[in-house]
Amino acid sequence: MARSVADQFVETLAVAGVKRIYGIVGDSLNGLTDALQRQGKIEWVHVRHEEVAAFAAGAEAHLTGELAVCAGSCGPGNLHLINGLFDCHRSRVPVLAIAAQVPSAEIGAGYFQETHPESLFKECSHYCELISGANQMPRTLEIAIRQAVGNRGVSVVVIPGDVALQSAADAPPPKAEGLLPRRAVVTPPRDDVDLLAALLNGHGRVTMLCGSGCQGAHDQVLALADRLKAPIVHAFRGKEHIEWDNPFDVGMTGLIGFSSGYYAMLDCDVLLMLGTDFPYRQFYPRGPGVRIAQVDMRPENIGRRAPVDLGVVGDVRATLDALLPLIEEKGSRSHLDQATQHYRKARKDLDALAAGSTGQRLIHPQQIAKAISDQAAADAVFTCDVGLPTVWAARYLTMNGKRRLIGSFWHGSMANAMAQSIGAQAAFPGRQVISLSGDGGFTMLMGDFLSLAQLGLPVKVVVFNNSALGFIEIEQKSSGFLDFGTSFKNPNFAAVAEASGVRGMRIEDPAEVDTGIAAALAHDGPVLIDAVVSRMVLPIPPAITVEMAKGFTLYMLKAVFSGRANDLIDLARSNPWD
Ligand SMILES: Cc1ncc(C[n+]2csc(CCOP(=O)(O)OP(=O)(O)O)c2C)c(N)n1
Ligand SMILES: [Mg+2]
Repeated sequence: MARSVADQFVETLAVAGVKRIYGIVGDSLNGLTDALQRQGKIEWVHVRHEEVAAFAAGAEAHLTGELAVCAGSCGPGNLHLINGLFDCHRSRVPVLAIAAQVPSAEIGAGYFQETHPESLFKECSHYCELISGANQMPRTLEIAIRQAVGNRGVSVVVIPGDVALQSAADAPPPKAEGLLPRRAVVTPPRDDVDLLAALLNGHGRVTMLCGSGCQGAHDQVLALADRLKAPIVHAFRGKEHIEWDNPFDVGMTGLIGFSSGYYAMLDCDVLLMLGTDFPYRQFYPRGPGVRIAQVDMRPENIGRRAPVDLGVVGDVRATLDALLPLIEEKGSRSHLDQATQHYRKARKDLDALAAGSTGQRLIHPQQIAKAISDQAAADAVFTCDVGLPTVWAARYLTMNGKRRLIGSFWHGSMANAMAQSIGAQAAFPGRQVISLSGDGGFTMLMGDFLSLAQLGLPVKVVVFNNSALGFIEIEQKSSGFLDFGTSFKNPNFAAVAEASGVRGMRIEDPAEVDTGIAAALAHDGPVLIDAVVSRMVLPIPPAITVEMAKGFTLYMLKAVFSGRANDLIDLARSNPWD
């Protein structure tokens, strides 16, 4: 049999180090999947929804730093990838999406299932091209791979089923060295480093805000904080890289952060932003006396969230290596001491919320999150759903430099966690993978819960079962709206799990939390923990308490006047401020 474009395609993927492809088959993909089978080097991970395939590939790429691949058949098949691809692209993880297309002769004729992925996926990719004939291969695919890996993000290759079956052009086999560009290390010019040193040496109280750009720079960041006696606030994507073994850490700021991070950032003379594009402008210091300096390898990030006095384009690690010898040790620790004391108090208050007390009726979701963190493996991979599970992950998961944490932190899509856990577990079969899922997020892509059993992936799925779109319910109430459209009538998820061939456990009593989670984590296979938690919790953001108080007052008035006084009694009973 002559070598086909599909054969050439999968050979190129193998050279690029691709180990698996997440997807769902379809006739337009048959040529490719058949070539995969014959080649036998790349695993086909058969999921039930293409959105899950994209999230799973994104998680694999996040954890390994290497190219991961997902695929969908023509029209609706690849269209289903789109939300997951937006997440991958915005999180800057290298993912290649294969979007199969209707027969090439039919393109433009309004054919069955015809869409135009080259325009649909433009916004969520660096590169998105149609392969319309064998003579474009393997070049187009190679460019797509280089774009995804080199620029970190999504590439989409659109290929009609018949083109995949054409005879391959005679091209030399690709070379991995030319296919997988390595990341450049950007060291800023000496003048910029001098200016930064002068700014930091010339002012008193420095606070550092650290994001995902601090990956691999833990020691440099801490050495700088030590010399500057500076508290370290982290953005959520910086948590896994910077929070651990860090006596300068004062937590997060922002809508899901807490007060010590908030005040450390507002009350300083210089804010030093390191590898962060933290988006919420209202949390940056605005006082006329505050200087802001920002180090980022992407010039377009400089100054786009807050007006900076100095922007330095460079890798955090390389920049700090050059900067550290120029930094004079600060004499006073009072700014640092004040911030860390505040942090200890905030931490104590948060931990108190996670203590299950005897006689307490309902489980606080915080208790579940803390117990998971306390009992999880030292190198566990956590994924967390958008919504309240993200708040619990931010506040209660302890990182240690080996644990990893993945969410939908830029795109902010629900239903990410279990989907990402599939990619994490497929890539790391021996590691403990724990999905912190909302009941809304879990049920949104629940079909792929069945994939855990089918694929033999021992993921531990914790469903925070509060019978509500809880995060939005709180947002509605705290902005003065009557809560609307947020309730769920849920099944017993543990029973659903058992019926699906997965061990199901339901935890309803605060006294059972520790033993229940221990049993679940010890189980050799996939588990679902149906954690029935209190619906009424109020994760108060540090900055807008007054606004929230006004919002709640308005909500209460509306509830009384619309005959929903019972809601208030429920709210009072559950004591959301406890
Ligand atoms: C795909 C998608 N739809 C809607 C939203 C808006 N949204 C954000 S959080 C949330 C509620 C999540 O509910 P759940 O998963 O049950 O978590 P909870 O907050 O209740 O713990 C909603 C509707 C979103 N972010 N993404
Ligand atoms: Mg919920």
